[in-house]
Amino acid sequence: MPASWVFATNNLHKLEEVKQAAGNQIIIQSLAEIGCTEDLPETGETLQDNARQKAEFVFQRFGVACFADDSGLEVEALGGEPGVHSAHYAGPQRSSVDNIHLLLARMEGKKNRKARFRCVIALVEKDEVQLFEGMLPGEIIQTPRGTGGFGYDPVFVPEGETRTLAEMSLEEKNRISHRAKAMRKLIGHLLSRQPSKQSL
Ligand code: ITT
Repeated sequence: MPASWVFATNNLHKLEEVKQAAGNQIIIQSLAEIGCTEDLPETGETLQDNARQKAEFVFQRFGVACFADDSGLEVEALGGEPGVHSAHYAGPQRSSVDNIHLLLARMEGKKNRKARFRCVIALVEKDEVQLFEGMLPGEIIQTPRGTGGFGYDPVFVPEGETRTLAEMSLEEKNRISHRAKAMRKLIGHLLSRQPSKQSL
């Protein structure tokens, strides 16, 4: 029976991606499953600080081993914006439509469309914190395309691809995404500590 960890997120898209990325290697519990209905604090100025803050909040309240993801889109021509502010770029309503609208307005006339998604996962167990990072380079297109995924997916085409992340299936996105890369590192770390069944 694989061991279980709580994934501290209120973003159901992230939860779905992370569960698919984990497959049956580890069991992932949602905040709903442990009865956590509160907003998670994220007042830091970096992805690392926020990921850590969210995971520590749940660990301290519920005493369960858990991990959290803080992620964002970093656009070269905008000096790394929206970055840690990606979720509420266009305001506290945290609307993806508004965020994309503002991003495209700020990108108007910019020749350099290079961007990257970055994800930091913080694992908190027994007062210890460990960080795992993943990145996905690509570029921002002029007009949104696709209905899958979430956030900025409709305007982001990964390097070497022609489709946006929103035009890919969950499995396709998970083969290349920043979050899936960070998840692979996390799972590798968790599994490396468990005694292999074959050696028992
Ligand atoms: P939790 O804090 O509850 O996990 P959240 O959506 O607020 O959920 P973040 O604070 O980490 O998560 O903000 C991440 C934002 O960055 C997210 O809302 C999107 O706008 C953007 N983002 C991150 N990963 C993305 C992805 O895979 N595709 C598209 N946009 C993404």
